[in-house]
Formats: sequence, structure tokens, C-alpha cells
Amino acid sequence: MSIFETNFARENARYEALITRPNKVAGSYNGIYDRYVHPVLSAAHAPLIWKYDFDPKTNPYFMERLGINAVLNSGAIYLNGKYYLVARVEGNDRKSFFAVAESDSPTEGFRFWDFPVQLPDTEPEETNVYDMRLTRHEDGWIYGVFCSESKDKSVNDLSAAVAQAGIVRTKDLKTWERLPNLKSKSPQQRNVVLHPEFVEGKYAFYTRPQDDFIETGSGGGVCFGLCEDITDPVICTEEVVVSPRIYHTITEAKNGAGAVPIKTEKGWIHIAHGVRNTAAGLRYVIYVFATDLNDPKKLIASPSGVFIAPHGHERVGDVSNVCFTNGAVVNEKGEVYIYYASSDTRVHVASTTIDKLVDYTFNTPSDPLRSVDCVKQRCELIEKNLKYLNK
Ligand code: M1P
Repeated sequence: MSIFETNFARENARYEALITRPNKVAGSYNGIYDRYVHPVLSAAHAPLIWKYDFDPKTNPYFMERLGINAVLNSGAIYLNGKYYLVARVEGNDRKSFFAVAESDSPTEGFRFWDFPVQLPDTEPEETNVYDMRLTRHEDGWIYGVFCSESKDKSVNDLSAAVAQAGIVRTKDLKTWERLPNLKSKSPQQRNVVLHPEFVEGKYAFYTRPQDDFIETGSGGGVCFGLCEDITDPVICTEEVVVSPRIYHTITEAKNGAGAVPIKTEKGWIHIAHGVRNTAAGLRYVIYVFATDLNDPKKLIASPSGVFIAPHGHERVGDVSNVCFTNGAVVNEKGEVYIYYASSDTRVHVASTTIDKLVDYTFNTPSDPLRSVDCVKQRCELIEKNLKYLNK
């Protein structure tokens, strides 16, 4: 066999083994959700045809020509019995794009379609796109809202950028119509999510106003605003804070909406991310809050602290100490699958049920915000348990 043939056969076998590898629940337990042993997507899940030139004449060593660096923050949708992830794929060139991976199972077997999403090129200044949230809206469209990033030409700094919310819509995840970027009063927006239902007859967005590309500055947290016309998307109401940043909590530095809110009998459940600063840099974790069914900007439950934090090998990657989600699905059995990325490098899944998520959201005490009160809160639990044990 030629070098090309040997290398091709080995890499193809490795790829197929990876895609068909069974996944299983990991050992850690909290009663709230299960984690899984293997990521559901990673750079190694990128099809070989995306990376290699398959012609032995022009690529005798079977060498990567266009490498993939990472597969991370993934939108998710459950359609006609199949699970679809619209992942952020980052090439070796640092540019991200979107690609659809499909599976019959929520926890394994995700295989990318042959071609990535080819977004209509309607924003000439746009350099990078990432982190799509997929909303199945009651108007009949599936919307993808993502970060559209361009260079900030107002300052003489090569790393200065502007983040805006890009919007596309589709019926089949294959053909995508691009709508104008969302306009709001904030100079920058990232982590914008479209609510799945009309609110007061209007489209409703969870936004994250920010003064700067990295720092949210005066931005008070995850906000909510309405929009009259999705084809000319402008936030026409005041952006009111729904889930605030709070001193000495997991949202102190910033936070952002994550998965599209999940409708339950008790309220909309939001799975978001919170960021705090540490001596080792920013730490991103996933947290949960709930809003009122009839008024989705009204916060009605705030379970204390972390829902998912990076564990073990999840803690290390291109941007270490990060857990981030922008996609979760619910199937007809009431099972919930939360797709989260670790350290901007790979995508994992955590599974739970609507019943457990509701129990977690509405029965986990909220953060009393001071150590002394946290001790009281814990002592109350201990006293209750001791009474129960000594009964
Ligand atoms: O690197 C961590 C995350 O940083 C950003 O999130 P935020 O806007 O809250 O800082 C996003 O760019 C996200 O893609 C990334 O995972």
C-alpha cells in the first residue's frame, strides 16, 4: 500500500470508530442530571473530507490541508425523532462556522453532514460567526441567532471587535435565509436568544447588552426586549434585566442567556452561563433560572449557584475553565438533553428530565448572598436531616 493508502485507511477507520463509539453515563452523581463519559462532538468528529485532499496525486502523504481546531458551543433541536446539533466549528485559521451534526440518539452517534452551513454573505464587515441558538418559533420558522463579529475600526487596536446578533431562519436546517442583524441601544450584543412564542404579539429576545467586546461594563445581565418585525429586527422596548449580575456570585463578571428557554407547567426554565473572575482568569459555569409563563421577563426562581461546572478533563482546553451552553432539547418522553461545551474545545451532553429540572429549579434554595446566611441555610438543612434520621 502507498503512504497515502495506509494513512487514509487508518484515519478513516479511526474516524468511523469514533463516530460509532457508544457513550455511557459517567460515575459522578448529584441526582439532578447525568454526565457522560465521552464528548458528543470534538475536532476529531469533523469529517475527513473537510480536512484532507483525497487525491493521492496532489496529496501523496494524505496530509491535512484545512485542519479543524475545535468543535464547541452548539445549538440544538429535536425534529421528527432526530437530534440535530448546529455546532460552532473552528478551523485552524481561527475562523468559526456552523455545521449540522445529526443522530438518532441524543448522547452518541453524531455525524456531521457533508457540507457546513453556507450563510448568505449579507454583512460585508463580518469576520467571524459563532454560538447559534436555534428557536422553533410559533410563527413556523426555525430561527438561528448567533454572534456576528467584525473588527472595531473606531480604535487603533487589532484585537478590538464588535459583536452583534446575527439572525437566520430555516425550515429544514439546509436552506438558510439571512435577516438583518438585530439593532438595540447597546453598542454590542452577544448571547442573544429568541423566545419561542410571541409576547404581547411581538417577537421577544433575551439580550446581553455590553459596552465592550469582552467586558459587559454597565450591562446589568441577561435582559429582555420586544421586536415588532423580525425582518427589520429592532428592540423597540427598554431592555429590562431578567437575570442580573450580582456581586460575589457566579454571575459577578458577566452572564448570558444559553439554551432557548424550556416551557414547563411552572414557568420558563432558562439554562444560562455565569462568569466570575479569578486569579487564574475567567471561570464560566452554567446556571439556571425561571421566568413567569405569562411574563417571561419576570424572574420567578433562582436556584443558588452552579448547575454545571467544568469537571476533570473538561477544565482544560483552548480557553480553560469554561462550561458554556447554547442548546438543549426536550423529547416526547420529557427527557432533557443539555449540550454544553467545555473549555471552548468540545461538546458534551448532560441528561435529565422535565420533572427533575422543575424540581431543581423551584426547590433549590436561592443564594442568600452572604456567608453568614449561607451557613444558616446549610444548618437548617442539617437540622432537618438529623431530625429525620433520629425519628
Ligand atoms: O470563551 C468563553 C466564552 O466566551 C464568550 O462568552 P461571553 O460573551 O459571555 O464572554 C463567548 O464568545 C463564547 O463563545 C465562549 O465560549
